[in-house]
Amino acid sequence: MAHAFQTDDPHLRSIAEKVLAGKRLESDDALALYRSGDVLAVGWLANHVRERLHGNVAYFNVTRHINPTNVCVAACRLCAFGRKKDAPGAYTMALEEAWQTAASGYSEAITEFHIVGGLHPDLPFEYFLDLIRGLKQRFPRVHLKAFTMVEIAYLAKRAKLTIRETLEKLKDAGVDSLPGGGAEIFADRVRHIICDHKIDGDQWLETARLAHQLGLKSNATMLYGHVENDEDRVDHLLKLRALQDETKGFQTYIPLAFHPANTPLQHLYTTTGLRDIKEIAIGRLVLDNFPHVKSYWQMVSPKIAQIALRFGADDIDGTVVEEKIYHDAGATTPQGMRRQELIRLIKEAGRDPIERDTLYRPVSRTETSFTVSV
Ligand code: V47
Repeated sequence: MAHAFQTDDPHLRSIAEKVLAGKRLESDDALALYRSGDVLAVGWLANHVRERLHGNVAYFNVTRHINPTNVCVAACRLCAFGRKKDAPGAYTMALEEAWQTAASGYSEAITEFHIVGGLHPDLPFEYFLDLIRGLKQRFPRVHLKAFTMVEIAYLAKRAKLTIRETLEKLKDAGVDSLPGGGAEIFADRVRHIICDHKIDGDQWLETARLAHQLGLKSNATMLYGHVENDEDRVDHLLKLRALQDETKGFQTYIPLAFHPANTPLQHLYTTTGLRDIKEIAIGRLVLDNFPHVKSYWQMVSPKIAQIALRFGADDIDGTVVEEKIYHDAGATTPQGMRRQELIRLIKEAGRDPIERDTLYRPVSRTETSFTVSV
């Protein structure tokens, strides 16, 4: 049985009262959580909310990442993945190659393709529509979670369409939902340092708003552990929460630990384990209207993701198969993980593993086929 809440930090007492009463935390509370040294007490509160929402269940999925191109005009300082068009290591998959990549990897039936890539200056919008149509035709039962808000805004600009028209066309082609990337930190001061050619925070939020209005669910991320401060993170979380109040379109919040290696910010330290755990816990406590909080094992390591399941997270993401964005930035985690290994991590955390599809419906399966409970 869980022990009662206890803390030496007087600032956490009023926060605990609100959390236990199911009341919303304000910006000052969020700052106090960041400034508290009592990580176990912050984690206790986040775990309380997590268990109120999800009981003992922890989710994972069988997903494959596909990055059709790493060519990118943006040159973000946070990124080690993007390349200029003619730079060594730049690649762009022909459509046939992207479809073949989708089919390669594990024999286990995949329920989701996660598709993101660089902002390519020459690929026409038709390439992306054909990519999606071809995937839907070849894998009709696989959910296509494709293109960050940043990619959507760039495709719209290149195709001379509005964001709404771009989203409508991608949805018609077969996009089922959107991943949460590109949000980074919304504050201009930080964005100017880490990703100054990307859309700004308001444009990211507006693109998410439009996607949600069209019935497309999305996720939301926050990149932490670089040049941002506590206030920037609180501002980011509160903006996400405000949009979620309006649209209810976000499914999952995913804090992403910055990997500095091979980026222009490689002089910065990597995040520490306690920092990763605290970020999960604070996300769970502040984002009271987000159904799910994911500790993405690729980002923080399987060991931290497992511990996060007792500090607010209810999801550790999935099999992934092939990962380029963090591995280019020095990640030492494996490229992918088998279902059985994800299940073992979850069980050893004392949680009940549930394989989910992208919309959090339970999946039952054999090695080569699956059924989604609707
Ligand atoms: O937006 C890029 C981040 C994101 C680095 O929605 C970096 O289910 C750390 O959003 N160090 C893309 N992070 C990944 C992403 C994601 C991943 C898994 C699941 C989902 C989901 C979304 O990766 C980018 C950026 O914030 N990123 N470079 C780096 N050097």
